[in-house]
Amino acid sequence: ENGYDLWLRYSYINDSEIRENYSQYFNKINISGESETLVVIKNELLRASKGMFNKKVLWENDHLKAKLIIVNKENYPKQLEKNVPQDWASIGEEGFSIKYVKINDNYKIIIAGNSEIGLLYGTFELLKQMQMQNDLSRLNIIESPKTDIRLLNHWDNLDRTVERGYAGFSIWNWHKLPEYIDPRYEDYARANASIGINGTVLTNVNANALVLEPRYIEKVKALADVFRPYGIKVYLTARFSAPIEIGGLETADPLDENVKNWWATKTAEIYKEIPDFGGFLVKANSEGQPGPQNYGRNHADGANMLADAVAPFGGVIMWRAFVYSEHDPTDRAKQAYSEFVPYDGQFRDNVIIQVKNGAIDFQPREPFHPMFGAMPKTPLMMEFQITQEYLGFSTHMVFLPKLYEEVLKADTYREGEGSTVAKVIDGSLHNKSITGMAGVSNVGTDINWTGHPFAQANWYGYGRLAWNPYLSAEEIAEEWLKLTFSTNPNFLDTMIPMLMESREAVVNYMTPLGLHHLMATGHHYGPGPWVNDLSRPEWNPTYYHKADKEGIGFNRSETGTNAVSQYEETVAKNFNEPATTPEKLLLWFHHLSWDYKMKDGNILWDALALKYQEGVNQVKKMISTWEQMKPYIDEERFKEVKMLLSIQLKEAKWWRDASLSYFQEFSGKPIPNGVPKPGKTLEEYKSMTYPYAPGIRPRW
Ligand code: BDP
Repeated sequence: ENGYDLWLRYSYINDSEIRENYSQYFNKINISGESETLVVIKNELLRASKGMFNKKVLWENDHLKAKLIIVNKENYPKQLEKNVPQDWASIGEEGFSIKYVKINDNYKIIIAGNSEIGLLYGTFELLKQMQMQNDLSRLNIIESPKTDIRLLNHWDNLDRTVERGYAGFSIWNWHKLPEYIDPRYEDYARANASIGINGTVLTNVNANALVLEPRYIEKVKALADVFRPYGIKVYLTARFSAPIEIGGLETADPLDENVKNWWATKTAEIYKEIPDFGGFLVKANSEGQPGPQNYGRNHADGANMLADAVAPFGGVIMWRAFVYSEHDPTDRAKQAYSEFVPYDGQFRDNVIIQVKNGAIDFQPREPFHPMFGAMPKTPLMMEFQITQEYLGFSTHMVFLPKLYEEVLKADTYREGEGSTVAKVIDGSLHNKSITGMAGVSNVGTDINWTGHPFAQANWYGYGRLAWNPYLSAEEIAEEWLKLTFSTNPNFLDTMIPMLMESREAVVNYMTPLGLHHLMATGHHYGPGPWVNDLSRPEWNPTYYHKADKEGIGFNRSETGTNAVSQYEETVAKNFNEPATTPEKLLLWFHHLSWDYKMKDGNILWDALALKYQEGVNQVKKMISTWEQMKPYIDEERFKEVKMLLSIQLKEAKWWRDASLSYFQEFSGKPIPNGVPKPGKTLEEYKSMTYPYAPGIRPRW
C-alpha cells in the first residue's frame, strides 16, 4: 500500500458473512438519469464493488425490485412516498438521507437527496459505512452540511512550487493544462467530495496576477470542468494590483471608476468560461501584498469593490483578516481585530471575512482569535492550516483535528455562556447569511498526497469539521483509522488515544505553556528562540517569548499590551490574571518570574523544563505503540511511519535541548530532575538550523 487511495481504499472484505450481506445491495441498484454527477456515482459504486467484493455491479430498472435505490426528489417513486416518506426540507440542498427499510418483505436501502450532489454525498456515506463494517440494518441517517462554503486553500504557485507545502510540487500541472488532464485531478475531486468539501482555491494567497489572463483562465476552466460533477467550485486568489500589472492601468485604487470597470470586465470574462466560478480570495495589505490601504482606502472599500464585480454572477469575496500593519508593532496579536472590527456592518452581503484560528499564525497552540463573535453584522469564516508549517512539516505525526476541535469549542461569551466559535462559524450565533471554512491544503505530488501517511488524517478531519464543526476529534480519529488502516478493535483502542495525544506532544516539545513563534527563521523548521535580527520586530522569536533575567512570556494583560481587552469581558477577565489563565496559555498572556508558582507547586522554570521532557516522553510512547501495531498494518506504511517517528523523536529532543539551553541563559537555574542536561553548547544548537527546508516562499 502506498497510500494513494487515501480513505477510499475499498479493500476486500474478508469476512464472508459481511461481504455477502453488503454485496447483495450491489446486485440490484436502481439509479436513473445520465447526468455527469450520476456517472460519477455509478463509477464510485463500480470501483467500491470491485474492491470490497471483487464483483461487478448489476443495475435494476425497477425500483420495486431494487435493493439499493439512489434517487432525488424529482424522480422519487410514488409508491415509496407512502412506505418511506422523506422530509425533504430537513435534508437540505446538499444533504441526503439513507434509510434501511422493509417493503413487502424486502429489505432495501434508499439514498435520497434534493440534489444530485446530495446523492453523491449519500453514496460516499454508504460506502464509508461499509468500509467501517457497520451494521447496515441500523441505517437511518439524515445529514446536511452546517456551513455553505467548505474550501481547500492551495498556496500553490504557477511555477508549481507550493508555499509551505511539504508533499512535493503542486498537483496543478499548469504547463500541460488545459489539454492534458492528469488523472489525479479526478481522484482529488473524489477525495474531497467524499468528505463534503465543495470548493477549492487553486492559487496562493500571495497572488500572481497572471492567473487572471485568458491563457490561464482556459486552464482554470479545464479544472473547473473536472470538478463540477463532484460539486466542487473553483476560486482564485485576486492580486489587488492586477489592474496595473496585467491591465495597463496606473492605479488599483478601489474607488477609481476605471479600476472598478476593469474588475467588472475581468470577472465577466471568467464567468463566461466558468459560469459557476466561486469568486475570489484576497490577501491585501499584509506581508507586502498590495491592497486598498496603498490608496488611503480601507478593507471594506477594497472588498466591496470586488464584491460588486462578482455579485451579478453570484460570486463571493473572501477577504482575509491576516494582516499586520507596519505602524503598530507593539502587539501583532491585536492588529487584525483593530483593523476589521470597526468596519462591522460595512461589507457587502457577498463578502465573508476569512479569519485564522488564532491571532498570530497557525501556532501549535493559540487562544481563539478575538474576532470570532466580535463582528455580529459580518460573516466570518474559519481559516485552519492543514499543512504543518509550524508543526514539523510532513515529518512529525500530529493529529490536527484535536487542535481544530479545541478552537471550535472555545467559548467567546459574546452572547452569553455557550457562544462557541463553532456557532460563529455555522452562522447560528448571529444568524449569518453566508458561512464557511477554509483549510490551507497539505496536498502535493507525493504518491500518498500528503507526505506523512498520517497527515492524510488532517485533510480528512478538516473536511469532516467543515461539514459539521460540532464533530469530536475522537470520532474523526476512529473513522479515519478504520478507513485508512484497520477496523480491528485492538488496533483502534490503542491508536485512537495515540492520535488524540499527538498534538499535545508537539505543543510540549516545541512551545509549552503558551509560548509561540519560536521556530527557526524563514522556513520555520526546528527551534530558533534566539533569533532577533530580522528586519521587523514581530518576525523575531525574541519578540514573542521576551525572556530576560526576570522571567518569560508576553504580557498581554491590562498592564501590558492589553490584548485581552479584545475579548468579551468574562473571557478578558480570566485571561487578564495569571491565576485564572489556563496554564496551557499562561505565557501567551503573561510575563512571569522564573520562580512563579504553578498549580502543582513547581516553579515556572522547572515546569517549563518538565513540559519539554513530557513532549519527548510522549513521542517515545508513540514509537513503542506503533511497534505493537505491526500485526495490523501493511509492511510499507508500517516502515514509513516508523522511520518518520524516529526523526520526530530526534527532533523533539533537539527542541527540548536547544530551547532549555537558551532559556537557561536567562533563568540561571539548574535543569530539574527528570530532564537530561543538554548535551551541546548553546552555540552548537544555534548552528544546527537547517540551511534549506522545503516549502519556503521564494520571495523572502
Ligand atoms: C504565514 C506563512 C506565509 C503566508 C502567510 C499567510 O508563513 O507563508 O503567506 O502566513 O497566511 O503563516 O498569508
